[in-house]
Amino acid sequence: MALEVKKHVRYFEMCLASFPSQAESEDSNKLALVYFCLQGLQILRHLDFSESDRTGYSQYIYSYLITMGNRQGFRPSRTFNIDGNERKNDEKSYDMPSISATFFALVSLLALESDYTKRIDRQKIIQFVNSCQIRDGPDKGAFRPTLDVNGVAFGDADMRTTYMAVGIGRLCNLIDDLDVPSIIGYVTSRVSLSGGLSSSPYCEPHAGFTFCGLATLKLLDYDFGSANWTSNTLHWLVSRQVNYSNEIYSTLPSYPSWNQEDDGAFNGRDNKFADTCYSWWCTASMHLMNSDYLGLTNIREATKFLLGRTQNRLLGGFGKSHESRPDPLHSFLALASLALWSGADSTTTPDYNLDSVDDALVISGQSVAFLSKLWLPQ
Ligand code: GRG
Repeated sequence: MALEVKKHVRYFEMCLASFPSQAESEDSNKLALVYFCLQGLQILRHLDFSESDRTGYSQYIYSYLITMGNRQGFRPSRTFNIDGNERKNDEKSYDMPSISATFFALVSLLALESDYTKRIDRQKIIQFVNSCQIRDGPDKGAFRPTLDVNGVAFGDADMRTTYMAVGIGRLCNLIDDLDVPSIIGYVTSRVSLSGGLSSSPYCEPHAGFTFCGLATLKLLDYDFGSANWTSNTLHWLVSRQVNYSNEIYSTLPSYPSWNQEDDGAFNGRDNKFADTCYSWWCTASMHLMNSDYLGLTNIREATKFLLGRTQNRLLGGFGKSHESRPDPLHSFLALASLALWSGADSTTTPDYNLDSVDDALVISGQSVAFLSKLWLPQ
C-alpha cells in the first residue's frame, strides 16, 4: 500500500500557510499545530524551507516568548498581549506562558534548526516550569499548566503537563534542576491495577496518559527493566489492538464499540472505538519500555489501517477514523507511527524512507541530531 508522500507534504505546507476559519477556536493551540506540521515534514524528509523561510517561522515562534522577572516561557496565544509590548517586571497580566506552549515552541524551533539557546534564558524557563509544580498533597510531583495573575501555579495538573514539563527540562538540558524523585513518585503512583496509567488516583487508565507517563520516566532515565509493574502495562497495551477475527466478537453481536473498520487499529481504553492517534500512543508506549515489545503487535494490520483507511489519498494527511477529514495531529502521529514501525519487522513493514522518530520527545532523527549539537561544548 502506498504512502502518499507528496500529498502529505502539500497538506502540512497548506496547514502552515493557512487554516480554515473553523480552526479559529484552536488559536491557543497554534504552536501545537505548528509542531505537528514541521515535525511531520521532517519525518517525511521534506522540510525544504529556504533560509529566509526558516528565519521567518522562527521569528514568529519567538514572538510568543514572555519574560517575567526571573521566569520565562512561551504564551499559548498572542491574543492577550494586547499592546504587543514587553512585560514590565512587576506588572500583573493575563498574558501568561504555559507549559504546553513552551514545549511545542522548543520542538518546533528544533525542526527549524534555530539555535534557541541564544534566544531563551534556560534557567528562567526552568524557574517557570518549577513554579508550576505541585509540592504537596495527592498530586505531589505533577505540574499545573500555567500561572495565575499573581504568579501562582494554576489549572488542573495532569500527566500531559507533567510529560511536557519534563520534556522542557530535556530540551533545556536542565533535567537535574527538576525535582526528579517527586515526578517519578507521581507517575508510578498512577499505574492502575489493569496496568494502564491514569492522571488521577482511581481513574480510568488511558493510552494517551500511559504514553505521557512512560515517556516522562524515560526522559528521567528510569530503569524499566527493574520495575515490577511493567508486565501488566505491556499486557494492557497489547490488548489495545482491535482484532475482530477474535472469536469473542462474533458471540457479541450487539457490542456497542464494534466497527469492522477498526480492525487492526488501536483504541485508547477498554470498550472504545479505535483511532489513528492510538497507533502512536500505544506502540510508542511499548517501545519506550523495550523496543522488542513492538514484536507483540500485528504491525501489518496496524499499517493497513493507517494507509488503507485513515490516509486521505485526495487531500493528503490522515484523519482520526476512516470517515474523518485529515487534521495535523492525526497526520503527524500516523507518520510518527509508521516511522517507529519501520525496521521493527522488515518482513511486514515496507520501507517508506521516513526519518527515524524519538519515542520520548516525539521529534525526528534530524531534530535529535540538532538538539545534541546544541549542548556540545562550544
Ligand atoms: C508530544 C504528540 C505530543 C503531544 C504532547 C498533549 C500530549 C503531549 C499528549 C496527549 C495525550 C492524550 C491523548 C491524553 C488522553 C486525554 C483523554 C482522556 C482523552 C479522551 O478522549 P476521548 O474520550 O477518546 O474523546 P476515547 O478514544 O477514549 O473515546
